[in-house]
Amino acid sequence: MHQKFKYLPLAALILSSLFSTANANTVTVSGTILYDAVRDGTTFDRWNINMLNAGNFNVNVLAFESTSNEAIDASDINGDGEFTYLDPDTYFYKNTHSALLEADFLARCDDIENNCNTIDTPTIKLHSLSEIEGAEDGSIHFRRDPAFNVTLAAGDYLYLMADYRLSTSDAEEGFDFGNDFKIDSDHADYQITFSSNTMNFDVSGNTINVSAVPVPAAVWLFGTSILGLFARKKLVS
Ligand SMILES: [Ca+2]
Ligand SMILES: [Ca+2]
Ligand SMILES: [Ca+2]
Repeated sequence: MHQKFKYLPLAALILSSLFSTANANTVTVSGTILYDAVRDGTTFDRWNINMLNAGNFNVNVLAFESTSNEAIDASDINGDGEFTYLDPDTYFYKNTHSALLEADFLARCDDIENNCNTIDTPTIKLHSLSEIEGAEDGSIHFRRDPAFNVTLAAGDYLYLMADYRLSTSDAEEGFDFGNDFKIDSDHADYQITFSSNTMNFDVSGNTINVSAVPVPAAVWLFGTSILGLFARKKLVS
């Protein structure tokens, strides 16, 4: 074996063990948005995201159960025996634990790379994931379901799940007035998967406590010694 490749199998082993750690830090939650004919509009859901530590994670939404805007192309992707058509429109707000105000709006992500602006502030960094990454949870429409990477400072946030589209004034009102689903229905289901290499998710009702996973000292020591080995090889060659 060429000297350069001698330590590759070992490096691959370390990497795969790190990835299996990453897979453990995944949670999936689900919910249903309702159409209310009397009030003429749709509900939206509030998920409390409490960052016990600052950190970074992916959000991947699965909802729209057709490859087109027509029911003829429907597919039961959440396996519940029916087709529903939520076009998710999602928002981050600061959670002040009082009435939701437009002033506390932080970011919006409607679709993959569409109505999902890259944000880079000390409080929140957000960028869309690719279509391929967004489809890892089973999403089938090229555009409807958002998927993104987000970094949040420690603190309490709200993640709103609505049907396209929720205005900031309707968010303040607590109801999405004048809205209905793209394909008529009295309800539509969604699923959200949170995943991270470095953060842990603890779900209780509609609250998700997000905390940093302590990196085992042993992994660091092992990794450092391997890096040292590579460095020495480089010096020798
Ligand atoms: Ca379904
Ligand atoms: Ca998705
Ligand atoms: Ca959408």
